[in-house]
Amino acid sequence: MLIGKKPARLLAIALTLCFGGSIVRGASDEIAPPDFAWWREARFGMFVHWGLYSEAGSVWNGHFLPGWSEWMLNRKKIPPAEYHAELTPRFDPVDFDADVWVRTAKDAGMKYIVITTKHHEGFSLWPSAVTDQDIAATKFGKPKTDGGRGRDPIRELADACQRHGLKLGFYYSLLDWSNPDYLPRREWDTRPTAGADYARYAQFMRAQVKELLDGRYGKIAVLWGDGDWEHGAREHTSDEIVAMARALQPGILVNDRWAQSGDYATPENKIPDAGLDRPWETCMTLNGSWGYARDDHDFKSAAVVLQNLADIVSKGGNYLLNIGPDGRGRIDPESLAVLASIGQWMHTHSSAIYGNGRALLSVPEWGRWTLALTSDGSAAINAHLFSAPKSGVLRLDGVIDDPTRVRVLGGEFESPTFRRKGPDLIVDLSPAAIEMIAKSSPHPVIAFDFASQPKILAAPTIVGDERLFVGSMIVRFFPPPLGATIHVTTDGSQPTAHTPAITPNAQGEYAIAIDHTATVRARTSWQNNMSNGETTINFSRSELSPAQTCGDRVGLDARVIVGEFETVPASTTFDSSKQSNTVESVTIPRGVPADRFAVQLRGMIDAPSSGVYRFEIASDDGSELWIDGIRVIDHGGLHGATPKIGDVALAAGCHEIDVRMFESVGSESLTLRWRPPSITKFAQIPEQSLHRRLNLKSE
Ligand code: FHN
Repeated sequence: MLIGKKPARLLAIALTLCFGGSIVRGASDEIAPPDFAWWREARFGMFVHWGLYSEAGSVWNGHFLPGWSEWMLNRKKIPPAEYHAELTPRFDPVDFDADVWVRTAKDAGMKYIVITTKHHEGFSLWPSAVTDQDIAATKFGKPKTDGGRGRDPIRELADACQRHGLKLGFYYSLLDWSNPDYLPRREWDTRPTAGADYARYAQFMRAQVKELLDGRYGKIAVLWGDGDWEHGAREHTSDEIVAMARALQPGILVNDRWAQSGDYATPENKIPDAGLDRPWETCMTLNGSWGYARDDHDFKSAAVVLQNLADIVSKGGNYLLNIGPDGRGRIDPESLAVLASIGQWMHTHSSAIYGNGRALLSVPEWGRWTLALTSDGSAAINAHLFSAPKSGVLRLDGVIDDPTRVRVLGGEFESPTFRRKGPDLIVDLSPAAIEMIAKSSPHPVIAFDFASQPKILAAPTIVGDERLFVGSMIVRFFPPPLGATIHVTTDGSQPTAHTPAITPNAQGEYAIAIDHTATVRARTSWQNNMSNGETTINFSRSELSPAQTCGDRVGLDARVIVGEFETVPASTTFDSSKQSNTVESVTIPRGVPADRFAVQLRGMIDAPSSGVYRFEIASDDGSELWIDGIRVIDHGGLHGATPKIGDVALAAGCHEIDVRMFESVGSESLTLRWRPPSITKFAQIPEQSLHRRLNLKSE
């Protein structure tokens, strides 16, 4: 059932749904990869939470509700019909000026904007053909012929971003407290569930995402999903939505909140201690609420925001800082003041942020290091001084190139000089500089400019991440800085200057061959100075697991058990299964309950050649991959749809495969990919490579 549709809209829905909200691909099925280039350069964006909740400002029946204002419908247990009836007539943001918003972001040094097109409240901020709970229901968005203002804030924002050169992204909530087809209902929501159809809600989502990305709002750089936790990717039809997004908006970035790992991770209101090993973006509120909260005046200072920004960038991440405009479309004065201060600092310090990332230097007690690589080949190491170094000295360990210039970016104190001590650069800070650093807020930055990427005598880096091998293996190192040498041991002892240095082979590679399980330890030296950093990696030599005869029937046998699990059940636990069927690929079989179940898929996998196979399992919740009785991946525990890899040496032919996963509550998903020997990328496992076991017995 669709929400009170007008005839014209019924036709629109019919047209949309007959394509199932999916797209008719062009001749080429080649989908452009996610475009991270602008995103890594940008580092800093504006998150905007704006909807009916902004008009309420977290005030209901005259009482202010502290906390996340955009959650008021749920927290105050307001029947959706009452919520929309009260706020839709009031939402008339006559002071909304998209150019003001975009200029505010741009002046603060932000390079992109992500706006909530629909939050959990179920109000669509653009004129949508598939719902009446959209901007067209408000005076602001109603057509002028109907007495409205005929405005579309998403259109106005898209045009303003285009004018000012900012990228635009759309937040879209999968969770919807108002749509009658969305399940589960909130426990206080007494609306009937009879007739509610989540598959129809998924069609609704596909139709809406298609409206947002079909080009009417131009180039959209990010699809920011949220609220995916109550269903799995299968029920959300996440694969189809994401594929449609990539086809409609080539290069679009899709985050990790479509019940899949997506293109990048989105830690929320926290900064990962060491950064993440995939692209990531911390999103954060400026005060205590995402949406406008009338009485929340607990705003972060510009100094705190900029230390967060430097910390995030030093770990290779992006920062999406949120504002919550009010129901009139105004940005509150406190947010404006903080953003203006941020902009003043960015005006003189942005070279230490844009395009910056990790520097190969250990994290100092006084702040953060970032490394900027510019398009002309020059580089800079930036010292973000949150406090004055206790020793009064800055040490750039192992930086064996001299900087061409040392600058204090904001001119807070006189630019210091440097001296060299072996492979290290030393800067002795004057008392005046130390005093100024201690007083400066936001923090000062000392930039060390280099003609090219500085050679840093850090721990040697080993090329590739293979750790398991058959027969023998070549361990390759990235070439050391010019004039430096690499010292390697394979018996686990620490390399010293007396350890013979490895020399480049005929191909100019710094490499060693190993034919046994070994602990490889490596250090770099330069002019008899050893690097402080060291690399230690264990490599394991394995025999090929022998192959068995393949069955001639494709598919895997699936067993399902129901219950509450926190760890992956043993295979024998599945012997009690009352539900078994077959699946064509590694996936959650149909017919499982929404929550609290475990699945085991067993069969044979046909290895096309002999060698080391890398598998990647992504599951929500825990999972394990067993091959020939070897546990190749242990991805147990309660977690989101994150990937984990494991290697195994297989002889060409068939091998027993056993995939187990469990789902507690919320979203669930299970995917398995492989990377056969000498293949460089993960790929889906062809269905014809999965066979039923000839004489499957319970283990
Ligand atoms: O529930 C939402 C919340 O309202 C807000 O939109 C944040 C922003 O990342 N996301 C969800 C909470 O994780």
